[in-house]
Amino acid sequence: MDMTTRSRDLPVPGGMEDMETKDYQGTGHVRIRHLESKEISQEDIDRILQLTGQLEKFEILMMYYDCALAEVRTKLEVLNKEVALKKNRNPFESIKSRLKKPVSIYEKLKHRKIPFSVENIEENLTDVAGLRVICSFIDDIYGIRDSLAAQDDVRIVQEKDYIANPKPNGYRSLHLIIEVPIFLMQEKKYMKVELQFRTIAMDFWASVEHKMKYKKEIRNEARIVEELRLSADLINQLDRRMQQIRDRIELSEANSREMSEWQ
Ligand code: 0O2
Repeated sequence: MDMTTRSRDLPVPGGMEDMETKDYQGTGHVRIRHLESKEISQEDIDRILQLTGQLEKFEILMMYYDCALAEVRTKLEVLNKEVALKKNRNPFESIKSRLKKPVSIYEKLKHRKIPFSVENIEENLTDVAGLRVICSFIDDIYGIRDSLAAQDDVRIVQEKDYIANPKPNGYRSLHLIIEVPIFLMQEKKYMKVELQFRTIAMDFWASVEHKMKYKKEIRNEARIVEELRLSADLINQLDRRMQQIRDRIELSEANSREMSEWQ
């Protein structure tokens, strides 16, 4: 079916008067020009996907990302169990995972001036599937990163170390984009997953800072920004001191084990 004709036949949903579809060279490939100025809703996205015949492809892509999330989560849980057994402590406290919402996907492509299409999502976005791994200690973050990188089916596509090089506002985390295979009925497909590793304290800071970003009017904003930056430095000092305390406890545990073996 000619999608251009179909789109003309269908009533345009509320707030979508700017939508424009084109059938390039009669290939049935339809592009949607991003809506200017208007906020897009989930219903609008569904409508665009339907009009351009991409709804099923989009759902399949999201299912692939969901499978990739499950795959990486399992890898992390295996590492957690192994370290827990060998070192008698868990390298991470919790994992949160999320699939980016269609509206956020649309907005991100729009921000980058890339037409909204299933192909462009897969080619251009690296954070549709995301996992946040919350660790107690900084060295556990690098330990898990190294163990993941050593796995022969994991490809590290990008690493941004905001712990070694914090953002000017004080944000600290280790970000990885990895590719992992998902095994489908007919093929093996590599999918990108974004991983954010941070300590409990860094996560606390990020959640407070995130809240501030979405507030429209804040009194004394400059002061709060500065307070946040100073707090981020304190949190970093605290994280490193906690790690030293843990090392001393572990050392003394090892010493007392050795002593008791000699008695
Ligand atoms: P959401 O809703 O959390 O997903 P890119 O994703 O590469 O296009 P960028 O900014 O270069 O964009 O990527 P980067 O630096 O790796 O950051 C991606 C994500 O890290 C953000 O996702 C946030 O989740 C988190 N993040 C980065 N900087 C900050 C910060 O200063 N404060 C807080 N609280 N979180 C941050 P999104 O897409 O912004 O949103």
